[in-house]
Amino acid sequence: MKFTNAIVRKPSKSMVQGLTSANLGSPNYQNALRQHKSYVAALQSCGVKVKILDADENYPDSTFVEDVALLTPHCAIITNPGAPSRRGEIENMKHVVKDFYSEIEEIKSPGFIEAGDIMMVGKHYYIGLSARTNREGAQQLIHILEKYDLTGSLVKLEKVLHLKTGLAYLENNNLVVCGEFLSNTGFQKFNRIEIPEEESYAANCIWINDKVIIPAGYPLAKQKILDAGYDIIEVDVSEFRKLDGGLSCLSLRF
Ligand code: CIR
Repeated sequence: MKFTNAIVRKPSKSMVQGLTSANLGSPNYQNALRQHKSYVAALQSCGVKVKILDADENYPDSTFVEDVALLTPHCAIITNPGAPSRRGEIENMKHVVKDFYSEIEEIKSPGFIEAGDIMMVGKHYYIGLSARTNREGAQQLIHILEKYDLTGSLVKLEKVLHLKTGLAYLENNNLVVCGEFLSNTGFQKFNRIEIPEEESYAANCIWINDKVIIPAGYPLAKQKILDAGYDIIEVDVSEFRKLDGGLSCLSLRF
């Protein structure tokens, strides 16, 4: 498979009011802007065309665009974030995806989904049931996916914010696994790249066209992904980590 496009949104000054449980202090907006630029450059170096959306001051977490849409090869699905402060982010995204998709679907209340809880493995989509994604939302999503000859299944989360906080699919049956997913029987069939707990933040990495972008500063995780045969690009996203955000959360790739 190949990705040709990505969508990102510049961080807003209001990001300092973003949701977090990280206890790492408030993000520095200027640093975040710099880190975001490097992130965009990394995406571009993987061969995707990046659409950069303007910052939206009304939504402190709006730089985490991944959560508000699922972009499949056949349709765009606008989610319905479980976090009330993020729900309004979908309105603008509905307009943005019109430039790329003619088939646009929507998750509706009382169904909630944040797409950080969705991991694509070929034509199958794993859907995490979390504090942000509920069963009703997941069932709506599976129903939509099936219309397009795609499938979905549920994964119950215990501790992590989103499914992809602890899992990343790197194609070719290779799966980065960390924390609560190490013992999950649903993921035993993959070639597993196990990330030690002290570097769990690096489990949220992204495969783009045979390269893997990982957060800077996680040498054990880096070595394991190198050993699996990937070219690696490291990007410092420490300001976004302060808001529980990882590399995948910062873009939609399709
Ligand atoms: C939030 O709590 O919604 C944001 N501060 C972080 C979202 C991270 N997104 C993701 O893991 N997909």
